[in-house]
Amino acid sequence: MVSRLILILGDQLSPDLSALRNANPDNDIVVMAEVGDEASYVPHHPKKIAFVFAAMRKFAQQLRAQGWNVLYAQLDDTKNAGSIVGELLRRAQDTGISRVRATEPGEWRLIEALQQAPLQVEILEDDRFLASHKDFQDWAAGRKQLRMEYFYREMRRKTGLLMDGDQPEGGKWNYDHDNRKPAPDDVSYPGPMQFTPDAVVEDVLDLVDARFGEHFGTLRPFHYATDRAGAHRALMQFIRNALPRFGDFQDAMLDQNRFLYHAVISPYLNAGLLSPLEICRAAEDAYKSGKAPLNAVEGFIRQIIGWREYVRGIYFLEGADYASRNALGHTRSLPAFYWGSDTRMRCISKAVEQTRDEAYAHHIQRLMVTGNFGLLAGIDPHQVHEWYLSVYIDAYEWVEAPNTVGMSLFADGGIIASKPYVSSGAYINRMSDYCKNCAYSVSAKTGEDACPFNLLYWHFLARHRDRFAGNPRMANMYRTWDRMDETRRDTVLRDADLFLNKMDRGERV
Ligand code: FAD
Ligand code: DLZ
Ligand code: SF4
Repeated sequence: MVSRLILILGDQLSPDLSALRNANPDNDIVVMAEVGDEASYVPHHPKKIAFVFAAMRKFAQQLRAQGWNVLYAQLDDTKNAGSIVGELLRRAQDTGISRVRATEPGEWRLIEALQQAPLQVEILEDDRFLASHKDFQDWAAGRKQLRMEYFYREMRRKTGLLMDGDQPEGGKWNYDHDNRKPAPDDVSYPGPMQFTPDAVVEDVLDLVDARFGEHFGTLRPFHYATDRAGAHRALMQFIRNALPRFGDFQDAMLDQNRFLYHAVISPYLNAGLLSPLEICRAAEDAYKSGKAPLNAVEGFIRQIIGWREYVRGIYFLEGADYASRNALGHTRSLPAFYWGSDTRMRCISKAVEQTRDEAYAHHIQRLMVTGNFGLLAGIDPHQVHEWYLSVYIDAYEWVEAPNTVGMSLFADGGIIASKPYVSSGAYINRMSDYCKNCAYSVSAKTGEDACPFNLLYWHFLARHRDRFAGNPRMANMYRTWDRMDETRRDTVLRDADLFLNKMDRGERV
């Protein structure tokens, strides 16, 4: 039988990975490599690098225990070639095996690198998702609009999750109407399960500290799980203690609480330590046994079999240029406060602070605080995209780019979002308690103290009037703007420009 090198990447840590399933431990050799290129093609958060390396090391140990021959390169191995393809070439030379089998990487950059490698590389589909590329293409074919909601219903039918025969459980597909309550006064859930670093993790932390200590982000304390068993415990703690309130407060934000009732399972899910179906089945069981209400469980399952699968479908359907799109022609440089410089905007400073400390922010912080600001201020989407890809522990391009470039920045021209997710300070004030502690006034609409989101909201709408005024879902916004007294409109735009100029000069805003 011909031997092969079986490549396993840092986000492919699943025992039933297609490349492994189709391999033979008796004569195939697994190749895994911690490489400088993957850790620094964007300056990944040190916690993210540590998580990936530690989880890779533990997965390699498990494979060895199952009888696999694993050639594993640590970052500080003297012969480490520094890139995935470089490592494959080195291993091919050492073993005399030039046939490689890989599961498709989650980023066009790496797919192309593998395709161009001077080796015989066979790329298998990544079937850890519910929808294959073909399933998504078939669903998308002939549709004018690719709306998540309809795709999601297909996934419900396909999986049988929350289905009563061919009808949705409870009679409705979507219970968002019951969700999205404003921030609660207090939160009974203490947050995700924390794990004390073991010897493997400690070694990795030292390595990452020495090599990537200058990247944005705090490395220690490090509390993420780094193997499947830990990830599963973290999942079950969420299901038991937070899922029942997940729906109610899904969109809320609190100055003094970083996680509210969120699962914080995306790092584990995206690295392959958990599977989407097992997570959803566990949530469904909680509903069936009366431990969590339908609105929470449906909302949670929708994020995973709906949004997560849908954004992946869009990323691969749209092609390799997706992350470079800039439909609104935005060119402003990313302000330094995204990298932790001081800002008077409390919502931004708290979202960035927790991003720095945890490599995590929840969806509404990403969408309606840092994302919303990027869109309103006209920041170059590619710079924003690289920021999100760098700073979040769960960020891989297949999931990050459609969320950032598409959902958040409208830079794909409206494939994912039917209208831009823009809001003034009023939304943030309704959903959080940030504004109470902010140097700006959320109720002020003009002047130096006016909340910048208030100024930039109108600035954005005025700048892009030609594109959006005809969108029926935005007609109300333009009607409100047009009803405003002309002098007031001029003042708003002037104050917004003053703010943007100050920000562009690098002054504290
Ligand atoms: P929960 O709120 O508890 O949700 C449960 C799960 O649903 C998540 O773990 C995740 O797997 C899935 N999910 C929820 N929303 C989405 C979504 N929009 N797209 C895909 N999956 C979703 N998610 C990533 O996994 N990686 C990213 O790089 C990423 N970048 C984002 C960038 C922007 C600008 C925005 C607006 C969102 C981004 N998201 C990303 C989606 C979402 O913010 C995260 O999945 C979520 O915050 C992860 O935290 P959680 O596990 O506590 O999620
Ligand atoms: C994110 C990441 C990092 C930081 N380091 C590695 C690495 O050293 N070796 C590896 O195989 N994978 C790593 N990864 C994950 C890859 O970047 C990921 O597989 C691609 O971006 C495709 O999703
Ligand atoms: Fe953010 Fe504006 Fe509220 Fe300040 S007032 S926290 S800038 S929304």
